[in-house]
Amino acid sequence: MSHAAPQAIHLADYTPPNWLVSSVHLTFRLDPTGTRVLSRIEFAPNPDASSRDFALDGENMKLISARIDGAEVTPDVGAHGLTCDVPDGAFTWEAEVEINPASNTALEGLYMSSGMYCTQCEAEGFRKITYYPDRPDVMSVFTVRIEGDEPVMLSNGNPGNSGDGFAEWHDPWPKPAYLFALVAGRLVNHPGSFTTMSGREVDLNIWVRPGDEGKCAFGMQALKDSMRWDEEVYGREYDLDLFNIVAVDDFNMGAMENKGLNIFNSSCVLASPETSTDANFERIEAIIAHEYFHNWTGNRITCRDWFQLCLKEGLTVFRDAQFTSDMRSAPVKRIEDVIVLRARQFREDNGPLAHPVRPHSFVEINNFYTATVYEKGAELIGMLKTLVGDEAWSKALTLYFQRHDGQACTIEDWLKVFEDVTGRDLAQFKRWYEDAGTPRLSVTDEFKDGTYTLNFKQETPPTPGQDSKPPRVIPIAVGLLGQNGDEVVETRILEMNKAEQNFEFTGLSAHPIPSILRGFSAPVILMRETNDAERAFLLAHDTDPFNKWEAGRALARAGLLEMISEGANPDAAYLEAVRTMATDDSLDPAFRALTLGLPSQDDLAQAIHDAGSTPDPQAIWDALEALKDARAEALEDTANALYSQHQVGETYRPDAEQSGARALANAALAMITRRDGGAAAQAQYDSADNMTQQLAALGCLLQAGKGDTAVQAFYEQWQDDRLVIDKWFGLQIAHAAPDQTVAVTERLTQHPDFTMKNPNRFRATLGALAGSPAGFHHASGEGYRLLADWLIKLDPLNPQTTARMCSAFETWRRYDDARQTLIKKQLRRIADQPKLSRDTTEMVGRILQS
Ligand code: B3K
Ligand code: ZN
Repeated sequence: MSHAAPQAIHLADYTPPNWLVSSVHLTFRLDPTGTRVLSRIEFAPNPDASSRDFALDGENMKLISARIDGAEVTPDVGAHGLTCDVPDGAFTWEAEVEINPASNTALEGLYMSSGMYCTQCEAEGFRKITYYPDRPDVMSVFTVRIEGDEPVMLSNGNPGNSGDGFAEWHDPWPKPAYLFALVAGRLVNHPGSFTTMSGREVDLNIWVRPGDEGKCAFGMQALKDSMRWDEEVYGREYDLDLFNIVAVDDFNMGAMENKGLNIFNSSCVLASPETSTDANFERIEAIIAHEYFHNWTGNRITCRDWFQLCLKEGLTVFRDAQFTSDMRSAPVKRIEDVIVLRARQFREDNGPLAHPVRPHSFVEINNFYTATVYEKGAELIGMLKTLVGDEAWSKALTLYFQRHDGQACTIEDWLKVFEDVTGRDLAQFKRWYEDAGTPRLSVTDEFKDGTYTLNFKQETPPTPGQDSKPPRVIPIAVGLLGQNGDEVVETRILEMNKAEQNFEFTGLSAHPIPSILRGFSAPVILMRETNDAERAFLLAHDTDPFNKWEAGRALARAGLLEMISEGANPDAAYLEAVRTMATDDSLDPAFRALTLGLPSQDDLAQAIHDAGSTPDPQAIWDALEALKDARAEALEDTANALYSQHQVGETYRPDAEQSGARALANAALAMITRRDGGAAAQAQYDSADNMTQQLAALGCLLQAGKGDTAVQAFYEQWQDDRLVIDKWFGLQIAHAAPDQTVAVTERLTQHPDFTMKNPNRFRATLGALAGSPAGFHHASGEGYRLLADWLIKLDPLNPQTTARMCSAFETWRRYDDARQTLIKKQLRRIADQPKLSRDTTEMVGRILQS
């Protein structure tokens, strides 16, 4: 590497802040290239701290002047902050700095997006706005004055005075700096209002660029539903007079929960039937809920330090999943979540980037907003709820809100609440937070004299820096079915807490068929030697919808693995089983559509690697294609029937019912297209009046090699809509044949609408390349080369998005020597760039050092 490795920060080194802040006054004099920020901060010594040394974080700004208690001072200023001699007791700090929002392409701190000012401060962006103790355990009351000629100027909290050229804001709730936000620009609002459970009237607004007003109604309803749900389910009431959401086009992630002023990537809030798919609607509803729920789990109770990120993220993901389950279908949501967990978190946990849900160290915290912290973090919450039961869960949450309101907390605080409520020792459970890696749970069974015994063994493979892991407590939900398909033992939670453990079921008249890990009760890999007959039986009879789906998925996977390794023909048992599920009218169409999904290329590659072989990405692609062809042939009549039976005649609604029908019809259309060469897809494309139908048809046409005309027509129709054009970029790459993926991507990066300054467009294009395994891992190594070329170009502009996308390379150890050499070459090329960001340096270093 061309420069010294950046310093890691360790959880074990935490010390409390030397100085606390009681209030902050900020004045912004807006100017695109020279915004002045004036701060007045009241500091008081922290009685819990052992030192009174005074240091403030600060980056990328010019200090104009500083004062302590009114007297000019000359602090010692470095690249990351300043130090200064200060009085022994409380004092007032005043500073004026200049920052340049227009040149801020990293999209962290104060920056410009489509001509408007906006901020992103989590995790450490506030230090690019002014000098401050930028750490979450310093909480304070903020008062903000914005001066400028923008028609709309917003900050956190409640509005104060405003007039010609200024607006004032006051947030009465103490908060860490990462929740600070400011937005100013030419914006229009979609208004709404909400009456809280205690009868307070809250004004709601979704602020957008003129022209987008028509895409706010769905988000507004989702916000109201979230507010009501959090009152009803958790007793949490909103606490300001106003709640603002702003849509911005250039944003590094989905959205941000700033107090009273949520800022959203426009793709996560703007919705209309013509421009958004059913999946977009569901995601938007979930993200609006997620950010709103942070008001309590994140904002009122925040994190002591960034190692505790899962405290707010795991819990809030868990809460938003509960909300979606209540609003839509719980089994469908659970299956969707497990698909994502396996695709993203299991992949992460089984590679060089594996880290505990609460990491022990980091170089750049932005690299730890991961599937492990979020999704596995939410699974831990789910397990905890299963282990203590619903009643104790409710009591513990009430106590958590009561005991810790207004505090910056740790995982220890969280677990203590449960220990106090239940009297249970959660030391072993805590290992889930501390140890990385996905446990392998193997199981054998025995039946003798009316007693059925399940024997479980758990083992967690080594992960970077953690060679051996003690056993964890695993809640295993099990039900037993009789040979006739009746349930003989209803779901029971087996609490495994040893490396190996037996559980007995007595009084049975015959050997039962076990349904293990119902509802996916723990984030583990279940290894059970079983056969097609048992899978088909569970698929037909299991009363647990998750395991019913899982049985079908296991059948498909087993068949595919045989096709790949032995050149076997598509599995007849799978084809029959999938027909039975797809045509079972007693099942929810959304569920049936999920049963028509297949394991992903990445999922199969991991399974082959786990079995000790080397995956061949092209062979995996070929097997999936062969299975889809065989299925389309075997289920030709079924597909035609499903397609016509599930056409939605009514006006478009993005609800669970209609979107389930469309999902099933579109799964059928994909099968039909393999038989009719695209005629039905073309007809659907021509008549579609919503994006779900239009995009599904376009995907089918591309798949059939008949997409040229529609691709052109789609572009002409939607060229003025950035979010729809993102889909257009991504879809062409996702549906290219593997030997064309790189060429199509390369061609699209030359398109006049391609820009790397917009993270959505960059991800739609290069992310689609990385998400197409057979094309990305093409033996030529051109996929790796192309992605590395663009990451090298993006890093100086936007380190956060660059670093995130390096995870495309995290699976390199799975592949053959030739591919490993090609990938390492590209990773080293990235690492050798002069001035590579800290973010990307850390990611590439971790990936290579596995
Ligand atoms: N808390 C933000 C994520 C911030 C990411 C910083 N790199 C969104 C969320 O989880 O709700
Ligand atoms: Zn969150």
